[in-house]
Amino acid sequence: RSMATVARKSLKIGMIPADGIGREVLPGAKAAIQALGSSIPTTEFIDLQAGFECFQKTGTALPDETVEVLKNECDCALFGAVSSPSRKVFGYSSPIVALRKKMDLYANIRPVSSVAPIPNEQPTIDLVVVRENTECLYIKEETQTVGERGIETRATRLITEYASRRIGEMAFKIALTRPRKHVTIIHKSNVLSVTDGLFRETVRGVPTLPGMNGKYDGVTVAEQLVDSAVYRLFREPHIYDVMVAPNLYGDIISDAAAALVGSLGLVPSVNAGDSFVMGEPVHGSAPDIAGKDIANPLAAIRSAALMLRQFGYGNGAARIESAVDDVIREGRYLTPDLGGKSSTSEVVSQVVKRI
Ligand code: GGG
Repeated sequence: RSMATVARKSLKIGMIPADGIGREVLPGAKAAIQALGSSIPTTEFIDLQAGFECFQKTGTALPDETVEVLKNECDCALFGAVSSPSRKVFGYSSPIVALRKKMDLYANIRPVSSVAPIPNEQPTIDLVVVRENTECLYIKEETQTVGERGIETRATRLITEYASRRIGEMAFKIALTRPRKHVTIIHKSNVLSVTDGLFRETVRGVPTLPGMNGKYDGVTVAEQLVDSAVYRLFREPHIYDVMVAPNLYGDIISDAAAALVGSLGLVPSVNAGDSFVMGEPVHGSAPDIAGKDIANPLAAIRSAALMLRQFGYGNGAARIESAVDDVIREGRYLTPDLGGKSSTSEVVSQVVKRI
């Protein structure tokens, strides 16, 4: 779906590298966009702060200024990666979770597809995870009390009809653009019959909502318990086309799906709302390899392409994507996660050369 309703003279892109390898892969995404030259409007990149290191330096993980500039000055954005500490750090809260909510980027769209080694061979995996981005356990309402059995912790899981409906509609819209036009609803409503039950029924009901007028008649719908979906994802990934899931399941499924195509370093995403998009590689900040110039930049570069496509610059997006596919297919310039010896910067320059 395209947000380009008006011809633009320029495109202002907020750049939020955040932590770890986010800082190493985002310049690659910028270079790929710049390589498109005059085929897209003049681009202006605005550097913005967020992340755990930002929190350590300034006391806040998501400065108000970052959100204000995104809302008031930018057309879209690219986010790198953050990996919040697993322990509770007083005053710290995940900036990416907050950003998605503050910008109402309610859908995280994560296409996972394999690149065939032989030109023209059909990709064996081609699916897209449509992850609800604002609710579920990610509302982060957690409590800790002391009861008869010692420390007791609880987390609230929010699933609303409103959010389930709009993510469902997004999934159906995406399905319409794809050859197979098939949606699988992921849930666990045999156990969580109230929350996941609402998600499942609401998404299922999207095609029959008032005003749909048979728009989604051509889309087939299936549903699957999340545990069995993970099993089938590994056994027979080709059965999936569009997988729509609540926030946590969507997060887990898309990382699992990334294993099927060779590396988490290849899988892009775009956080989409009705009036803003933010590209973001699915991977985290990978502190173990940060600073070594070996992080795979392809997920970030593909995320830039997704962002451009969402904006209506489909040709530019396709040029970037096909350059990335060529680099993967050729197999000469790959980072270590794909079994290669190339550096991040070397892979970026090979992609740029092919755009
Ligand atoms: N680019 C995706 C990313 O940063 N993933 C790691 C993640 O989801 N982290 C959540 C957090 O650290 O708050």
